[in-house]
Amino acid sequence: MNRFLALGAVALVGASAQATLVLHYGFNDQSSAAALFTASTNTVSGALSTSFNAPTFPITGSSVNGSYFSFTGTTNNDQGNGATFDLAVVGTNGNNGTLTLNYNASLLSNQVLRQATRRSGTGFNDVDIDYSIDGGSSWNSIVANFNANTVGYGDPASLVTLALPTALDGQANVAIRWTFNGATSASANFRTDNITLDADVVPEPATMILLAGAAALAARRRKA
Ligand SMILES: [Ca+2]
Ligand SMILES: [Ca+2]
Repeated sequence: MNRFLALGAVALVGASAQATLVLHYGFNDQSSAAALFTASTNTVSGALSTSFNAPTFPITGSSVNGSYFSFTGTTNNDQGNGATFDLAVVGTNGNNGTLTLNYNASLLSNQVLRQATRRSGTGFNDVDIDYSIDGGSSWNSIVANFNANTVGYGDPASLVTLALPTALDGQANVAIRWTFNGATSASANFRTDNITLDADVVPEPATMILLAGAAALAARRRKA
């Protein structure tokens, strides 16, 4: 009897979480660095407390060696926001530069990261993607030595899908870091657009109470 009750409780918890688009970065507003790195979609707004930081390169906002820039973006994974611009890191001075996304995953599980990617012929052909669960003190590898296609966003290989390690589930101080290497010219670039995070979102306590209330109401209606 107790076992059946326990199984019922587990099934209820499973049903309360559902995969959803949590974050989308379309890099469409290049009016300022802050605008460029603001999420286009944030469905768990306050609780996620995200920060997508500008690359750790010398920043001038123009297409110069060792900076970032926006080229024409892509509709690949655009979540209905259109292609407009993207985010590109440029030039040999950017080698060993990094880009970091910090967020609070305390309500998240089954996290999936996607991004459209491409590079120029002399661009960064060695991109390491790492994660941290202590805000960036220590790092673990997700993907080593990623080499984007040189065809463009139209290449089917452009969209990268990464099931993030379960070690990130429920963690409050998650960071995802991209490290760029392999650029061999001043105009070399690696471009990305439409970085998304999908996850199961555990309802917050207030939502759980509402759900429980709705379930009780439904049960009462069924009895009547
Ligand atoms: Ca875009
Ligand atoms: Ca590497």
